[in-house]
Amino acid sequence: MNKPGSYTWIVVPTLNEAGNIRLLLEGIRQALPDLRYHVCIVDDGSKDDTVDIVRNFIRTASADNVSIIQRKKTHLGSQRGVAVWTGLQYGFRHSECDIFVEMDADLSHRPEELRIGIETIFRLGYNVAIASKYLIGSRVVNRPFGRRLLSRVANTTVRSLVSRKVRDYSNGYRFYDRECVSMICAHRLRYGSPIYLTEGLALLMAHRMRIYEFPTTYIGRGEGLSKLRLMDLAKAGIAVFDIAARFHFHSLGFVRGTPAFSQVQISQVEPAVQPQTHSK
Ligand SMILES: Nc1nc2c(ncn2[C@@H]2O[C@H](COP(=O)(O)OP(=O)(O)OP(=O)(O)O)[C@@H](O)[C@H]2O)c(=O)[nH]1
Ligand SMILES: [Mg+2]
Repeated sequence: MNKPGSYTWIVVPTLNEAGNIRLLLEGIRQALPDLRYHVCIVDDGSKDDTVDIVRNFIRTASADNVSIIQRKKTHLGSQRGVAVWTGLQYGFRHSECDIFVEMDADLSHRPEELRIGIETIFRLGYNVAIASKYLIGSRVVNRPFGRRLLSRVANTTVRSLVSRKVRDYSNGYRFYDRECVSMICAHRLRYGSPIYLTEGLALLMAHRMRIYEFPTTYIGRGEGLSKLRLMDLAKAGIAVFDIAARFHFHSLGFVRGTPAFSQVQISQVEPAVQPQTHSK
């Protein structure tokens, strides 16, 4: 499938994922031995060994296709959304990748499925592919009942308020083409917390991007602690009404401009990502 030009930028947000990150990097390498890709870790000041493990992996595994952006976290609660936005923006500016991926570091998103998402964009021509927990054939394992129920209720609410076209708004295992990323980077997004996933999708649906969902096996977090806080859920509960209103009433819609959180502080990027071209 490695058509000329296929080059994938994989953004992985991390906060204290020392128990998982090396396994993830190895898993990605095993899953894509024949594809051109770059993994961009976006770390928000992990207090454990996450950053050292990534640096070590880059050095010892000669992984010149892995880099780490270290940000200074400026808000309480999960900033997964801003972290992903930063990684997408960086990849958009510094590479000529044509496929962009976001996936979690906690091994909930299986690297074995990367190829399905990449093929969906590259071969089938969809703009967005979502690894969906809510299709026939999907599985959710090792996730407590309460967490599954919460996710179901949240998704049903978002579907009824925003659009029924998408089954899974909350799984951050997604694939975008370059047009989508350019759109995400060019709009004044409001949310940097995980509800960003809904806002980003609403923006893309408002621009009639073609979305495909494929069944996934979602594995509940093994190592490390969830970063999701009650505060994130409360904020999301309010944000979803705002997003739905902007989606349905175009006058309120999605305006171009820099997002509210665009002044993100990048304290370090290493190794410096060399702009790469398709012909390399
Ligand atoms: N850079 C960055 N990454 C974050 C932040 N909060 C969470 N993450 C990462 O985002 C991903 C998802 O976070 P989780 O804590 O697993 O959230 P979740 O998957 O919704 O919740 P669980 O069901 O507990 O796994 C993980 O890779 C985290 O390390 C943050 O503030 N900054
Ligand atoms: Mg998780």
